[in-house]
Amino acid sequence: MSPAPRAPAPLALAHALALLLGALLPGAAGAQEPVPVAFVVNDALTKDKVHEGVEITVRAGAAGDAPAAEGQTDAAGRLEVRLAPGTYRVTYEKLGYVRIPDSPLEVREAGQLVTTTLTLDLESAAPAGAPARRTVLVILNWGSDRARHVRDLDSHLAHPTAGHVYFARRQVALTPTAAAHDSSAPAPEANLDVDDTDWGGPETITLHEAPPGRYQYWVHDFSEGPGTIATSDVVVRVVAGAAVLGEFRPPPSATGRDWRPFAWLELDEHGGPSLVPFTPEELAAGADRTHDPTVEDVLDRSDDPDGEVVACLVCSLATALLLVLGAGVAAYRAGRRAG
Ligand SMILES: [Ca+2]
Repeated sequence: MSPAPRAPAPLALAHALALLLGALLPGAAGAQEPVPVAFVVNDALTKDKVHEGVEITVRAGAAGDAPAAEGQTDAAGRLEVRLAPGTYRVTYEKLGYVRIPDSPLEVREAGQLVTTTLTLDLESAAPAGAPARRTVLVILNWGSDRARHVRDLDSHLAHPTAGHVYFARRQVALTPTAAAHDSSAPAPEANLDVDDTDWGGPETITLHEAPPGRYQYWVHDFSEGPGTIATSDVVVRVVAGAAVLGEFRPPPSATGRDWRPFAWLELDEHGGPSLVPFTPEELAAGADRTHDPTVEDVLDRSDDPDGEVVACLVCSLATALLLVLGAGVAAYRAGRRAG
């Protein structure tokens, strides 16, 4: 009734051609084969704490598309899936924690490890009747591959008048403005939870009841290798209340000591946070690779022995030793300033 017996011939020919091409170009044919990828979810405030039962949904296309992979993290905070190399968006969800929607993911290689940090939803976790504290968290994560990723990154946050928070000055009382601060409210402060010095992070700076103004955040490469900020799977997330305000990854140009993911974190007179991006002109001028001079006056000097080193040049035979010790710190500061 139909010429069906001849129809499969072109398909068979195409299949044979594909097999032949596959044999001739094994790399090309295998490039889209799914590879094992592992997700690990840790905690924004507790080093080495992992999260079990996090729902992870991986999509290649639009939000309504069927997931390319999904599942829950196990007791080790880990979920292993197989994904073809390519670009995806990943959503992380756990009751009581701030949902992370559509986090970009580039699957490049077999065995890739994707580390993500969950933040407790402080508003829903507050005891009933207790006044919720307005919080903004800046969470820094980076890779854990000891051969390829930078060992020690530092989070820095500075306000032109209020102060500078970083590893040597982890807690700063912010000066409330009289108009904005109710004396019965919790005291405004900024703090850094830990100084992580051996791969991975997270390092989290939290602003509590911060007064209005512009806050500048930057990542500093303390260890100088291996790798650079640009090549170390760095992710900076800003979380306000129960929402992710922004998620940032460094551009290929972030090979210096400093990188700013955004120009400013701005708090309005009601404490409402927003992120001010760099303009194209500012990025072209390299503004994201150095800190802004407006915070120069508040940068903490207490960890800086430069002055002692200079003094000892004329007063002590121990100068040489101090110079050796001071050189590392001076280099650190030079890097911080110059980017
Ligand atoms: Ca650090």
